[in-house]
Amino acid sequence: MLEKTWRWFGQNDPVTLNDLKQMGVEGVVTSLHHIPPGEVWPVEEIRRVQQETEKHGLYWSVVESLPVAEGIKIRSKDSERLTDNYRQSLRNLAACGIDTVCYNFMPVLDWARTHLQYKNKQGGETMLFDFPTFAAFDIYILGRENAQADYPDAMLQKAEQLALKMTETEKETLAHNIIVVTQAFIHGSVSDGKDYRQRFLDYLKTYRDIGKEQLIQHLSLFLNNVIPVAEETGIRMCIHPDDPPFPLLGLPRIASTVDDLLHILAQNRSLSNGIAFCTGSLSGRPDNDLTAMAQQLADRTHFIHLRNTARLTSDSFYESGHLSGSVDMYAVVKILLQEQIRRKKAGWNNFRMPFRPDHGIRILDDFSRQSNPGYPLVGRLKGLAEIDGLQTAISRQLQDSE
Ligand code: DNO
Repeated sequence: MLEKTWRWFGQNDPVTLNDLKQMGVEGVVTSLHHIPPGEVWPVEEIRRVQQETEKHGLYWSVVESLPVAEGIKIRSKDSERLTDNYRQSLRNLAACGIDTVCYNFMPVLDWARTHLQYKNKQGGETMLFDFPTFAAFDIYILGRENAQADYPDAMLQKAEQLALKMTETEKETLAHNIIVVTQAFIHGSVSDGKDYRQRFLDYLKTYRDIGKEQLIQHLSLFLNNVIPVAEETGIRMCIHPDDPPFPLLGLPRIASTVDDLLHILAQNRSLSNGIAFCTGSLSGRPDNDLTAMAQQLADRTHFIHLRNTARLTSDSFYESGHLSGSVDMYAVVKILLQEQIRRKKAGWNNFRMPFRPDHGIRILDDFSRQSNPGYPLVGRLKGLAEIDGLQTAISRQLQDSE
């Protein structure tokens, strides 16, 4: 069975470790959120959090994320020191027995949504990515130089109309959500403050001369520095795909399709160079066939995010819960369970395959609780229960047909 995990944001998370235990969670997914990207994670700090989870009968299953500093992605003068620090953090994690590390290589923004409170038909609140709204933000609110050139005419027209209708407050909310609110609780590159838009624009400029090929080269250099340490210490590195899986703000994207991900895996053939298979992120583009992708990537998938999306229009998608949406969750979960059986038969000692219900729809008591965007308690718990039911049935079928 896939291991049931849950993203926990540490002491300030309104969902406590006690709650996790009651919900039947087995492993905790967390990060040292207070340490800025690029700094070494000291053993004592890792142990402190680890012991906290153990006090509640849980354990620290996956690091999400050990963030890759921007300096590594753009190969700044500092990138060697930053990479050395990353390697040291991996050694320290391994010394504490933690073996699964998620990261991403998305420039500047970790993920992007335009609407954080989109009401679905049942009255729940979910998140939406609407490309014309994003274009309006880019062109009319942020005012990025030559932004127009990145959008087709039809989208430009829609963006203009949207921008004309938006009030100043709506514009401010949109910019603040994209740049700060959705990023800050993870490891945002721009913190809040008066000039946050300008600082964001300055960050975007650091990628002015970095195209797709160049960014892949930077990732490849990073992997070849880091994977040997991961391999030697038994750590499985898992790259999280781009969310959404297409270029934004003129920035290069390199982990959006099956070809991208296979290319990344080919940069270093070690099993330690793996994938965090995120069905929600990858389903944000209609030409990604998630069932086929699960099949092609299963043997290097070490961490799994399960959730679903559905299209609202041809230019937008929303988070549609866990089972229903464009992803055939039955097929994906079955492939992953079959992969686990394969690993057991092949004699792998570590056939643990942690998944977490990624994001959730705000429902019921979620409306009277504080939560980070995408991380309400009840909506996620529903997802956890649904996927666990699904995997229980599939794995029973697989056993019966053995
Ligand atoms: C958002 C998440 C991302 C993801 C990181 C992994 O909710 O999907 O923040 O955890 O990109 O590095």
